[in-house]
Parts: sequence; C-alpha cells; structure tokens
Amino acid sequence: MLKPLTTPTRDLLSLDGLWAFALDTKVGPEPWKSRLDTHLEAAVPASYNDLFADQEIHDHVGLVWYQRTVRVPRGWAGERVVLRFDAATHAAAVYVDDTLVIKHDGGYTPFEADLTDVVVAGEAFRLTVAVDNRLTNVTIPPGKLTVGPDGKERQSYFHDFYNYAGLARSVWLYSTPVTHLTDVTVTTELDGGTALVSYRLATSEPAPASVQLVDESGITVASGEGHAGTLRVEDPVLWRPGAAYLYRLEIEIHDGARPVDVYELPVGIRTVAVEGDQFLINGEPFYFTGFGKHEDSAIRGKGHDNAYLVHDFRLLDWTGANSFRTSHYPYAEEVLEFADRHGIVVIDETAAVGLNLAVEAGLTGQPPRPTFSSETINDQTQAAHAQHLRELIERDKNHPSVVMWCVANEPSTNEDGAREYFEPLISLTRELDPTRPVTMTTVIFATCETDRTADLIDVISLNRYYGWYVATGDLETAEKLLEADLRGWAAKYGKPIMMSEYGADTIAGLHSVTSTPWTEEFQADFLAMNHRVFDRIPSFVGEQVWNFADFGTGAAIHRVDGNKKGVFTRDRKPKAAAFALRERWKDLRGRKPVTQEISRQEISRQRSHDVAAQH
Ligand code: BDP
Repeated sequence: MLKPLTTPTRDLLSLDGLWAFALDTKVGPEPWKSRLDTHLEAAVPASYNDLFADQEIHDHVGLVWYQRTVRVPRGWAGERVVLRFDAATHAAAVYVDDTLVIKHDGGYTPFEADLTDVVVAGEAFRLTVAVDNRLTNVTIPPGKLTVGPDGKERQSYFHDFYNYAGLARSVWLYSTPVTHLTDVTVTTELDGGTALVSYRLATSEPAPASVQLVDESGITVASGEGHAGTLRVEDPVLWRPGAAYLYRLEIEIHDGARPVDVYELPVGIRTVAVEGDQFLINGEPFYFTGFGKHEDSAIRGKGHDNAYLVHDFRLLDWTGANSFRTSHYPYAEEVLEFADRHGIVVIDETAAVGLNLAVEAGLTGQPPRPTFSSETINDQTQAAHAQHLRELIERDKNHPSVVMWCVANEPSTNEDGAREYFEPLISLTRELDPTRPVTMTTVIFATCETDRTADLIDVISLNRYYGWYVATGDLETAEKLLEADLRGWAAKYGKPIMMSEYGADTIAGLHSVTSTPWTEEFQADFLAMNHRVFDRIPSFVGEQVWNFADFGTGAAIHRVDGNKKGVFTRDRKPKAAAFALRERWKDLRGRKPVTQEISRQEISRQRSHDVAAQH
C-alpha cells in the first residue's frame, strides 16, 4: 500500500488533532448516526488509555468511538478521494456520515477506504470510527477474554507490554487522479560495479508508465518505460549501515503525452544475504548492535511522536547502536523512513507476540494449556497471522533499512503443532519477499534440542535472560549456562546466531557496591558477562539489548511501574549501562563489522567521479 504523498497530481490533508471520544458504554446504539454525545476529546495520534486520568477508560475492554468533521477540499472535484488510517489498534469500523466504509483487523498496519462515491468536494462529512482493543485466541497478537464478577469483560494477554489502543498513528484524507499508481515494488542487486534496480508498478487501469532514478544531487542516473523493468546504475553510491544514501524513483503514469499521476519513492541500493554463518550487507559481513525497542512513552502510550522519534535516534547514535528490532509489532512508517535516511538497520517484526501459553502458565501459576490446538492458537489465528504478514510486507518491502523479517516473538516452537503452524507462514514470507532473510526470536524454553522450527529460518535469534530469570544474580553460573546454550545452537545449525534480547530490570538511581540485581551496576555487569560470551562464539552476528527504554506493562507482581530493563528510563535518561554500552560499541568498531560508514565528502567525490565518467 502506497504511503500517501503530496505530488504534482496528489494532495494530502492531515486529520490529526483532537477528535470527540467516548467509551461504547457511554453512548447509545448506532452512535455514528449523529453527533457523538460526549464532552471528551482525544488526541490523534495517541493511545487513549492514559490521556484522561480515568480508571474506567484506562481499563476499558471493548469498543471506543472517535468522531470529527472533515471538509473535503473544494479543489478535489473530479479526483479520487481516499481516507487512510496509518493504524487503529486492534480493529476498526469506519463510518462516513451514516455509511460503513471499511472494517479492518490488526492494530499495526494501515488501511484505507475509497470515498469518491460517498463524499463531495467542498462539503463536510461526519467521520466516526469504532476502535476495538479486544484480543482473543484468533487475533494477532492473541489474548483471552473473561467476564469479571461485575459482568464486565476482562482482558488478559501473553505479552509483556501494556495493551495500548486507539488511533496511535496519523489519519489522512488524500486525493489521487482517477487513473493512478496503486503499487510499486523495487528490489536492488549488485553486479560488480553496477547496480540493477528492478521495479514493478501496478496501476488502477492499463496506462503507459515511465520511471527515472535520480540521485541525491538531482541527476538522473537511469530511466525506463513500462510497468516493469531493470535499471542499470554504474558505480552506484550504496545505502550502507551508518551511511545512508537514497536515490529517488520518479514515477509517471501517462494518458497520451500527459502525465496523469506522479509519485516518488526513496530507493536505497543495497543487498542483504545470509551465507554460511554470516549476515551480509552489500556482500560484507555485518554485526548488529542495538536494541529491541517499543513504541512507548508516558501519556501518549504508543502514539507516534516525531520528537521522540528524533530523540530516540539521537540516543541510538550516542550509544553507537547501528540497528534495532521493531519488537513486538510493526512501527509507524515514519520510523522506517527515518531509519532509511539515517542508515540505521531494522529487523522488522510482526505483531505475533505471545503465541506461547507456557508463558501464560508461568505468569498465572495455572497448569499449561497447549499453545497450538483448536481452542487456542489455531487455523484461524494462522490465517490472521498470514494476513498480517501480507500487510506488513506490502507496507515495508521498499525500505532499504529493513534487512530481515521477524515472523514472531518467542512462540512456543518446542511444542507439538509449532512446525505445522509456522512452516506455511515462513514460506509465505519468502514468497512475498524473496530478497530478505527471515528469523523468529526463540524463547528460553526452546533449546537447540527441543526447538522444531530453527531449520526453517536464516538467522537464529535468541532471547536469553541468564543471570536474570535463570540463575538470578549469579553471573558466574549464568555465564556457563549461556555459553553452553549458544555453543549448542552454533554446533547444531551452522547458521548466524544473534542475541535478540538480553537484559535485567534496573531501577534508575539504585546503586550497590556488591553485585545486586535491580541496581545500575548489576545491569552493566550483566551486559558485560553476556558480551564476554558473545565474543567467544565465532558465528555470532549481533547483540540487541532488551530494552532501549523502560516501558509500560499490564499489572503484574513482577512489574513495578512497568518493565525496567531499559538502558534509558521511560523519559530517556541514561542508566549506567548506557555508558557501558557506549564504550563497548565504540570499542567494537575496530573489531567487528558494525558500520560501513563513509563520509559525505567521500560520497560526493564518488558522485562527481561518476558524473564525469558519464559525460
Ligand atoms: C521476553 C519478551 C519481552 C519481555 C521480556 C522481559 O520477549 O517482550 O518484555 O522477556 O521479560 O520474554 O523483560
């Protein structure tokens, strides 16, 4: 699905701002048919849960209603008018005046409705959205609904972050010409000193198309005709970790000699591959440093915020991180675009977190239920997971920063049914995108002996908490257990291995001269122990600490004001571990391939050389 843009043939109107807001329990039937009877207003984008200082809203399970008036710009007569939600968590039904225009399931991917036949340029309409936060065994992520003694629904879920909901990303109204581009796919390969940039366009109806690839200084380096083709770029400037470079693909759809639709897409020329036990970017080994993150901040919950975006990326840079994983759901598109522009490498994860009922048993003390069965994670869940993968890959396929898909976080891959569940989904991922490696993060219960899916994936990504959940506080024992665990995987599979999560809860400001869990010193010691082990495993290709920052969770006796494994606090203040990591990742620059940085001067020297060669 194309990101909406303003171009010479397309206009874009942001619908962000304050919307009328009400819980379903406070409004009458069919609330979309009139003005929402409420005095509450919710910020969009933001999760609604923490906006109102109101327990009932914070804990609400079920539908909420958002409403606002929208005037279609008067200049849009004769154009196609589209309403787009960047996300609605976790399901939505959208009404324009009295008409239902679209429903969507899945809380982290965009959806849109063509309003051309239901709105009029220059006139206003009432836009009402029902957003549902409920999670069941057949949603991604899954959850469980029960009914409390008061007759109200209660939501539980098997993932460790708060079930923030609402319109946490932007909402847009945009116009396109009637004949328009509907999709573009770009892939890049290298053939010696030449880049092969293949493109495939889809249009609303058959129409001639042309493309031009333009470099950062505005020079056209290649052009093509038709809906598909391969452009050759001699001596390309590559998109590299630590040194982003983006060409621009300018696309024109024609009607006779006239361009009827114009669109543009940033293109980073780079390759990714797994060969033996190495992860290669541009044919060179790459070592991931960085974090698993969350979209999380006080008050906004998961609401996208450009100030946090800029600041978080500056902190990534400050610590020397070259990458992050979008744990545990696809992030806002603005985040990936920013990573594209700033040379940060991304592992793009689905919202399939908590497909693991052993975790539920651990949290509730109840006997474990089988994860994969007709009553739990079943064919319908798998279908929702497949649809989610389609939407994710369709949205993110063109981002050079995205180097790998992560199909799920910590699923119960040691249980019966895991292989039957995941094999088709991993094949689907490869079919949808044959260019990127695929991984899943492995839960501690799945050992190299008991796991049933690791042969299906390209990179073994392990979430391990030795010294925290296992051998708590005993870093000597932890070091032995961790090393044995990693060596087992390395010997059995011969694939690249990375640590996709390792971390220890830490209260900022808590100190001790002895190694004591929860102190800042312990967190730094814990990470150092992990790093000693990683450095002893030759097939190790990366370390992503859990977590970048402290984050909000549901109520649990082991969570005091959320999860405290952040290297930064929730308001992004460094703990001691941040300084330790900064030292470690600076030191790694000489020892591991953590960057392919080249200077801007080098890039412009290379470009002027290429331009001279072309003339
Ligand atoms: C891992 C999960 C992650 C949790 C983390 C933790 O992947 O979502 O937040 O543990 O317990 O199992 O901190």
